[in-house]
Formats: sequence, structure tokens, C-alpha cells
Amino acid sequence: MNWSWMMPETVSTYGPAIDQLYYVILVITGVVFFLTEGALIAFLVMYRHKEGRKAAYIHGSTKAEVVWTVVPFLIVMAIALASKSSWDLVKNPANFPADAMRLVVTAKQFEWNVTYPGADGRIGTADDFTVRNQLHIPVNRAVRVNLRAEDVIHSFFLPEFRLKQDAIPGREIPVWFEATRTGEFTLGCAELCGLGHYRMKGTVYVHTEADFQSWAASRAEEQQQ
Ligand SMILES: [Cu+2]
Repeated sequence: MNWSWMMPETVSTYGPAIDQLYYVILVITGVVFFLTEGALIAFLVMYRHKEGRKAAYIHGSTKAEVVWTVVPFLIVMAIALASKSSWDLVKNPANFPADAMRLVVTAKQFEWNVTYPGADGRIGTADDFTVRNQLHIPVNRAVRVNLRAEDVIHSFFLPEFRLKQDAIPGREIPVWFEATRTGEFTLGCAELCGLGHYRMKGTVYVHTEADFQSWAASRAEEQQQ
């Protein structure tokens, strides 16, 4: 089934698992929505004003209260358990792929600065280079981004990768993702961070490994001149 009217195509390895959770939660909340709204409308019609009809005095029902507390509790716990493995995979640095390519992304009003490791493949050395609003990565390779913020809280948002993480001044927060196909995708800021928030936007360029290497080499060279 084509669900693209709801969400963009997913291009990360863990994207399908996130989407599955999303639709499970959507169905549960959707069913509850229609049941409660349906009951509301039905009661409005059934118990509308009628000449001579008196309101009944009801004292309450312990049984009903237990049921409507325990049932949502069980549903919410089931969702928490169902999402735990995805949460661990996406958000827990202990589970990040060890061989991931490392980048640093620094958010500031109103741009994303992406620092690449340069020829030595290591971040924090003299040959690092930084590109504004362009996140270039190779396809089929895990990428680990250490997120920083210079001024206020921003939110690193890759909708097609199903990844969103706040960037917080004074902290370095690692995230990871792996692209499953080449192309150009969105990098947005999902935290209202000031007047220019709307234009805090970059592009994710997913290259083949060879294209990525040649891009990185030419950029590194440019930087040194
Ligand atoms: Cu921002």
C-alpha cells in the first residue's frame, strides 16, 4: 500500500521499523478517537432536550473507573514494550555500529555546519573541513553524528531517515543512521529556535561510496588552499 501521502519514503535501515510502530499507534489512537467521538455525538443526539424528561442522578461507578484506567495503562505499556527494541537501536550509543563514519554537526541560528574528518578519517585533527547546510554521506554505510549546538536548542531532523534529535548547547549528543539508497533528502530544524527557524534547512546528499570519496577528496583539497 502506498502511504506516501502521510510520510515521505523512508531511506534508512531502521526506517521501516519506526514506520511500523507509527502505524500501530495510529490505528490504536484512531480507533479510540472514532469510538469516543462517536459516543459523544450519539449521546448528544440521544439525550438532547425533550419536554418533560428529567436528568438522572448518577453517583459514579468504581468498576468503570478501574476499567478505563487499567485498559489505557495496558495499551500504553504494550506500546512501550513494542517500541523498546527500536528505541534501543536508534537512541542508545552502546548499540551504535562500531565502524560508523564519524561526523560532527553543529547547529546555530540558523544553519547546520557539518564537519568531516578529512583524509585521515579522524575528527578533531587539522585536516577536518566544514561545510554549511550540506550533509554528504555514502550509501549503505552507518554514519555517526555528534550533535552540538552553539546558541539555543535546535532539533536535528531527517524526515526520510525517521530520525529526530535535539541539539543542546553544552552537550554533545550522538545519533546514527544508515542510508539505503542514493539521492537528496531533507535536513530540517524541528525546534522553534528563533526568527530564522523556517530557513534553517540543509540537504542530505547520499552518494555511492566512490562518489562520496571523490567529493570528500575535492572538498578537502579546496579547504587547504
Ligand atoms: Cu534551529
